[in-house]
Amino acid sequence: MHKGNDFASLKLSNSSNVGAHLIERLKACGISHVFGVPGDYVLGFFKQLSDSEISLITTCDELSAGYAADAYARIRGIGVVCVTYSVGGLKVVNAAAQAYAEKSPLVVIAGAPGITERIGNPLLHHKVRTFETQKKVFEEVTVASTVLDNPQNACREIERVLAEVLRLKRPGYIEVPRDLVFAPIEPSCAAIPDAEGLSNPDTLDGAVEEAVMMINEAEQPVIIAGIELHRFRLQDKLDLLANKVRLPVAATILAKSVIGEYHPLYIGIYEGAMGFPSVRDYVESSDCLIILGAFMTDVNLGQYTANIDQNKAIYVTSEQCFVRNRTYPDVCLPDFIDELIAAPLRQRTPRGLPQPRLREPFKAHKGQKITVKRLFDRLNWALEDNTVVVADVGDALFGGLDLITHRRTEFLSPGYYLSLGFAVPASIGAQLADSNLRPLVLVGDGAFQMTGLEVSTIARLGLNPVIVVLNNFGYATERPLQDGPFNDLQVWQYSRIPEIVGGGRGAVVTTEDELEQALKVAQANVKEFTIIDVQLDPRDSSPALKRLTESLAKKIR
Ligand SMILES: Cc1ncc(C[n+]2csc(CCOP(=O)(O)OP(=O)(O)O)c2C)c(N)n1
Ligand SMILES: [Mg+2]
Repeated sequence: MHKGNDFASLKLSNSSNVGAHLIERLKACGISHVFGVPGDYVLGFFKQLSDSEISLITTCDELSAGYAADAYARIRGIGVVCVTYSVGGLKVVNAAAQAYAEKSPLVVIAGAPGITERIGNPLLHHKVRTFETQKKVFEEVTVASTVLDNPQNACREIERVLAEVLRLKRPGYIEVPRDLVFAPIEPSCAAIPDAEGLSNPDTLDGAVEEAVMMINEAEQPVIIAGIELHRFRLQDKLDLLANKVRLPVAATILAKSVIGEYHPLYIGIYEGAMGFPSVRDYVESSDCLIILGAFMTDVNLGQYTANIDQNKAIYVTSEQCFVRNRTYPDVCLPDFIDELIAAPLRQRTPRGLPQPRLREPFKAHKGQKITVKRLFDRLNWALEDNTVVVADVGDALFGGLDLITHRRTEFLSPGYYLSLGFAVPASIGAQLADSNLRPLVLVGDGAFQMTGLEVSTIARLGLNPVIVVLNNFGYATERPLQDGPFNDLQVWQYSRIPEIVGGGRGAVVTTEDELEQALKVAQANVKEFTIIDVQLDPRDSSPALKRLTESLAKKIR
């Protein structure tokens, strides 16, 4: 049976004080980088961190540090952002909210006024309403939170928060009052028992029995693979199940690349009308949908253009298990998949699978104005085995969905929460989490204007992402919904940003041959980042967005 808590096996140490112990525990969880911005309430802990084996990565802004730590968590399995009280902490709330919504194990550590400083409720700088305000705000977007206000139980509290973050793959909050950072701690830590997260054997058996019957009776079963398969490290099991039974697999938007996109049983992204009609038809005509670890969000369902019959579905996540609309409580996703792999499922010979998508050949036409479609056709050829695509919200994400990544988990995006400005800072976290990866950042001009100045951090750290700014002169995704001057942006010279930040290279692209040239130079330029300003027609959009618009228009007619 699946052991739900991978934290319990970590070794406990005899550290000397609260801050040092926290650092030890983060290291034991696999953390080697922490992202943040300093401030007086957190300076003591920052000093401890910078004297430790953990690298402290300071960014231009706290929200970016949060996004970087979120991306780090998606790749490493846990990430940490560390900031000062309120002015820093409250900026991180949006990143924590995203991590909560998309299940990313992000730990927020915030410095805070000392416990002795709080006596008499003085008006200390950065205080909002009460000394508890910040913690209360974070309670809404975390699965566990604590203030380390008592050295006697600090150890236990740290264990509790980290264990919950790792178990539920959602954020946690640890507040460190500055006068207790160096307080000696009681070495009385006890590892969290590993009991939680195990399935009830009776309901598990019932659910699996019913599911096996459904799959064996079905003509055209298909798996829809969701993001939890990545978060809970179940991708190998998905491969095993699919290969053993020869079950075709589609992925959701948020889970793009959860299965290798060249896998022979992979049929593409199921995204309602936004996806390819052949994938949509295959999934929607299936008589048995095996939906594993997927969130049924509006985005994943192609803005509710998807047509899924719950009566034909087996739907299992870390939180719930339905088979043909019947609920089976206390069934864990890993256990369910293990049991399916072991079950007597009959082998299939899937027929009529959507044709595997191939990269469209690209030959640059000299002087031909670049379009969004041709940009992505060319970007498909820029993907290498070590590329991680980091896509921001907007047409960067929609267009990016049609790229064919080489291996697993090479596509990061806030595909459900959709917070603009994720990609540039996230690329920092992604590359530090795995130094073998080279990010290809896809970012709209609007998103870039929010957090793009983190290229300064990228330059300082000597990282080498290729940043493609889809410059369509405004908030293009919003224009068809409601246009107005509020969707226009100040036009920046993105390619000249390297001059300001003192590193990196820039290029401007308006034609296909300029794109060809710029990408070649960027890929060869492995020593520093490259930013490519791709100037697009403001009315042009990606094929995925066009598919969605066309289908919605047909519905209205
Ligand atoms: C933080 C945040 N603010 C606002 C929005 C609403 N929003 C969604 S798409 C979009 C426009 C994005 O513009 P850009 O990055 O240029 O991409 P484009 O739509 O032009 O492809 C906006 C403002 C959001 N998703 N996130
Ligand atoms: Mg734009």
